[in-house]
Amino acid sequence: MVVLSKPAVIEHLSLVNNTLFHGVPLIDLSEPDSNSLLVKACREFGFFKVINHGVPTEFITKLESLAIQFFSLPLSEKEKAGPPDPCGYGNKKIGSNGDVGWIEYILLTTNTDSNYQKFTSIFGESQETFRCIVNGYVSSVKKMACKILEKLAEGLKIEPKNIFSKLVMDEESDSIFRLNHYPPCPDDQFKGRNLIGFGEHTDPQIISVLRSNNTSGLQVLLKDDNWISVPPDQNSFFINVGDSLQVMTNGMFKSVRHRVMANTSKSRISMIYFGGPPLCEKIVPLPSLMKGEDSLYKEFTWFEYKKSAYKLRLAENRLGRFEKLQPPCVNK
Ligand code: GA4
Repeated sequence: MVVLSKPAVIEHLSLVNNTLFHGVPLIDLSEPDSNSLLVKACREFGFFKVINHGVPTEFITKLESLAIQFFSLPLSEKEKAGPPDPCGYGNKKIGSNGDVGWIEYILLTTNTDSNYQKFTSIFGESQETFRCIVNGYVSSVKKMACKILEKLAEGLKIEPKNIFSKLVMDEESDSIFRLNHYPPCPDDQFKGRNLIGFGEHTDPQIISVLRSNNTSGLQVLLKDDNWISVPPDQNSFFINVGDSLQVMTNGMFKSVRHRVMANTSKSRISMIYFGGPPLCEKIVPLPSLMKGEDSLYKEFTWFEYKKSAYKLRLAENRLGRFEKLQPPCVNK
């Protein structure tokens, strides 16, 4: 069982200029000024909520029902689709370096169908339906992620506007899809302490698109070092800047630390698309954003980064070993 020694949650409620919602920027993707608001949100938070996202409700509800159906199966059935290496069913163990959480999940890569073989004996004839529902949802969410990435390029006034989105759109894009189930955890099991569903971490990819049911649990770490609880909203999506986008913007956009706390009474279901670049892609700051500055990072490919990232524990600073040493500040 994973517990936090003391509750570290500070509720941070504010509503400023109609763009902050419970301390988190709220962006209407259909608004003409959304480009600059998106840039502001990525610089200041690395995290925001989007509405008018264009993903059909039907895709979301179908996938949620499918997830509920799968996670309701007996453990012995679900384990037939395990372990998640890198795709398949996982229970409590996260990654392969000793992290655990109050969670069960499915991991799938998005550019190959070989994933689904593991689920054949579980879904039987419904296997094709499973594949179609996941693919329908992922394509739609990927489209939205690309729209956001294009708006970001426009907001930053850099060209071409698909400079970020082309990486996620690439046939070779190394993107992942994750379905999470955080079962309710009875209070007497952890005696009022905070139980971790998914420990604190940043996402390694370019952009993450999260949708959850109406159960709370997600928290993000703000610049002032306070964790804020993000109120769930099943009709919206939450977007995270990933480590790769932080590097491509030479640290201008922030890859946000986040975590999920377990809930005492309700199941939380979340579905996350992690848009990543092709494995051979060099992850470097865009020259058009540098304006004479030096790169904060050493050069690396997504393959090199991923290889190193997957060897570390969840909470570790994965970008640390790729940061360039900054010359000491000399006060004259
Ligand atoms: C965090 C973001 C995604 O969920 C994920 C995670 C991955 C995993 O669950 O296998 C990792 C984690 C995530 C980063 C460090 C490594 C790898 C668990 C872990 C300890 C699928 C991803 O891409 O990186």
